[in-house]
Amino acid sequence: MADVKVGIIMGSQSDWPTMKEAADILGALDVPFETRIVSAHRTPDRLWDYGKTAVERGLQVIIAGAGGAAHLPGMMASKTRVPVIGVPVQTRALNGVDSLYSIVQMPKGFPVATMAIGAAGAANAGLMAAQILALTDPALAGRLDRWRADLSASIPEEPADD
Ligand code: RP5
Repeated sequence: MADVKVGIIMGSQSDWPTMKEAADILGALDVPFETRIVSAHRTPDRLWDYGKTAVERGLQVIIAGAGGAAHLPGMMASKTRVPVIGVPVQTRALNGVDSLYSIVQMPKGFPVATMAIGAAGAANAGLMAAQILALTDPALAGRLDRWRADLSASIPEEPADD
């Protein structure tokens, strides 16, 4: 089995329908990844261990999704220099604006690359991770170029009635 390059972590099982978008993209591009539930609040020791071992385990990108008081991406960024891409999960109470604000406003020195709220953000996180890895992986770069060309080709030039 290929070495895992991307860690997809999320604060709760309830984040999985959103974070699966990132997993689906990485799967389509044949990028080895793992998925874990790692909560900043409910399992802080798990968060710490994951961040502490990320470099030695060979992770090259971490995609971290959380909702509400979404501290997971920022705390992970504080624990490892592996780049963290943050996904604000859409919440019921505040529609994900709470998640976005919790993730995006990092203090100088510990960045999180923050995506859009919800499913589109998770899919883009998968693509961003693949693009980072493609800088040093020509085969993946080729697969990404084809993926992007296929998407462009699927967009009609004119709108149609339903
Ligand atoms: C956050 O709280 C999780 O990332 C999730 O988005 C949110 C709600 O979690 P559950 O109560 O559904 O487990 O930590």
